[in-house]
Amino acid sequence: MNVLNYIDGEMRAAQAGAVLDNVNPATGAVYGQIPDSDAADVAMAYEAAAAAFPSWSVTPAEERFKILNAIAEGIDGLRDALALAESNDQGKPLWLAKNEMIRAAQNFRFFATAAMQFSSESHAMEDKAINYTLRTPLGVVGCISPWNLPLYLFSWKIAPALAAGNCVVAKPSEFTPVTAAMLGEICNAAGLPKGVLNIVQGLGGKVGQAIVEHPNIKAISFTGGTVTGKHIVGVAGPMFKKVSLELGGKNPNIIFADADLDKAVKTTVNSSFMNQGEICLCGSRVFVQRAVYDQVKSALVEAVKAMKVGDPLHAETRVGAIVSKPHYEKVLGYIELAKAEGAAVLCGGGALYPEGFEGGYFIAPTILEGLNWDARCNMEEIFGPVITLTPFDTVEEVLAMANATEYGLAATVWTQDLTRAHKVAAQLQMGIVWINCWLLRDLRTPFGGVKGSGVGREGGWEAMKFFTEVKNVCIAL
Ligand code: TXE
Repeated sequence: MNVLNYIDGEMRAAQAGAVLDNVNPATGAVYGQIPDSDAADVAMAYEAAAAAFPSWSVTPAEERFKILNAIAEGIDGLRDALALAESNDQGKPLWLAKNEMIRAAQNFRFFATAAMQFSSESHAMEDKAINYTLRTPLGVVGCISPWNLPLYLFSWKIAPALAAGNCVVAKPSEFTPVTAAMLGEICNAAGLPKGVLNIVQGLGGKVGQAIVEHPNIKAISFTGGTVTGKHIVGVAGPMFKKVSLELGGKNPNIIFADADLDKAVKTTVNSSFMNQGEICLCGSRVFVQRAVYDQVKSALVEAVKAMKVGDPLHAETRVGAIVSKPHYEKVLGYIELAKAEGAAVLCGGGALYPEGFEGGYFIAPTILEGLNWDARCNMEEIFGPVITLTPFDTVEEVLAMANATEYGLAATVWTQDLTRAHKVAAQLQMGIVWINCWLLRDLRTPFGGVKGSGVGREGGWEAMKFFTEVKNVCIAL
């Protein structure tokens, strides 16, 4: 399936005419082309967005609500087609893609209502003065998203930016371009005025770089790798752009001996291997209290060995293909490194070649044990179907290991002891802590990480605040 850029409400090829191949990771075959856009296409997208801004920024909230809601309905209406496109593009199981399309629609619906609810604050100074806060859209903003949850994360950025009255130049990952292009058509059908959203396809180093460098794009909302995030800050910082970064994670999943172990194991299988482990929130370091270590280990290994790996379109598939050849090689490289670091492979441990999909990028879900807590495979983000198992004795010991990486995105804690749950949650250096659950999301809550996992928070008012400029007006009484 070939895709085009969506600029000023129209589908366009890159101005220079260049294209990139798009590969289906389940087969390894090229199945379409995307524009290999460059700075000239970003400039064109910016001009369209800047022209649309004066009108969109003063469009009544109720009208923005209606349009964003119509986009949500458009996504719902095309759910099956979008999910199939996402599965072919990304390698994820089709059933999972269908769930993610529900969330993509929810993102638009949620921020449609935010447009109606967002309001200013006021601070009275007794009888001296009253302050009120004006919040205005920033102008044209840039949204750059990754390949793991393509439309889900793209919409998570675009919806609040539009709800707050901004116009957007957006770039999906070059590895997963198709549903973003389909979103352009959905926006036209929903009556989004032309130029309000522009989607430029192509490489990060060309299109992403041009968005970040553009002197008049006021803010960058980015989700992706920590190395890229660092680079973006280096470019955008001296330009005093607002930047929101959601980066990688090396998330601890801590199972205490008093936990509901059946539930903990069942959820751990998901939190470790959902979407082939390619979710920034996946728990990749599983710490198990020694008294139940052997029991949890054998239950986990048994459950993971039973997972069906292969054809993403098959209803029973639990683990699909890795998104791209370079990423597949990176993950396999880490498995080899773990072996060299002394890990014992409890299951998986290498590539798989499912029948009919021999050219695809499949990796067997892998559980490793016996690594030092500070081995590279326990410290660096692998972002694939690979977890490490480590025993612990005390709360202090597991907290020290959990907090030892450069990342600080999310943690999961399993215990029935309420006091311990609260204390551990408070001491984990993470932006998000789940107790006795994983990936339970209320879209109003702040979402993001600390340390190398990013800067800023998304979700609810956090996103609306990020995408607005604030001015305090003080009136003497
Ligand atoms: O991501 P990139 P990559 C982690 C994961 C993965 C690693 C690298 O560990 O192995 O990052 O993945 C665009 N200016 N995560 O290299 O490149 C790019 O085109 C502006 C975690 O594939 O960061 C894409 O649209 N943009 C993560 C987006 O950045 C640039 C999800 C993200 O891709 C750019 C993905 C530049 N100079 C990977 N260079 C998460 N937090 O969920 C690239 N891009």
